[in-house]
Amino acid sequence: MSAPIYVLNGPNLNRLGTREPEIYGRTTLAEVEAMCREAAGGHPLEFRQSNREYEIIDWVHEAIDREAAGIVINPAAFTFTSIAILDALKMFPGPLIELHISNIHRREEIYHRSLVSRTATAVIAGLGAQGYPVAVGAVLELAARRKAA
Ligand code: DHK
Repeated sequence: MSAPIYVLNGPNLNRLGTREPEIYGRTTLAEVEAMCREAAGGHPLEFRQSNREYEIIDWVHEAIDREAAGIVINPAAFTFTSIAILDALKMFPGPLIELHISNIHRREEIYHRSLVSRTATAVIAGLGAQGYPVAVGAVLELAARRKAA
């Protein structure tokens, strides 16, 4: 069976759909998961969300141990605060896409300096929930290129 891709979501994203809809839209996290699975076209996909930093770190370690094909991560607020998550992601050898529903660079200054971007292969921000299937498609493409290399 092909190595899975991981789609990891950080704090407060379990409230998608009702959380600041003017910024994050009305799409729920369950709908986002369905969009990701459709974009993966049957490729194994682990879709997770947590408000706990250590749990996200454990999932990154799990992806490393399972030699996952790739990671898509929306670290949410941990993007700007967590050196621990950055350090975990640095150990992942495969393609890593950092995703934000909103365009963080158009928002308040506290959302401008991403720690995760220091190790991400690519960053997607501002496409709304649609950014997720785009990121899944891209990480599968990068994984296929890496496998062929
Ligand atoms: C989600 C959050 O929770 C914020 O802390 C980030 C990100 C932006 C998003 O756009 O998906 O700044």
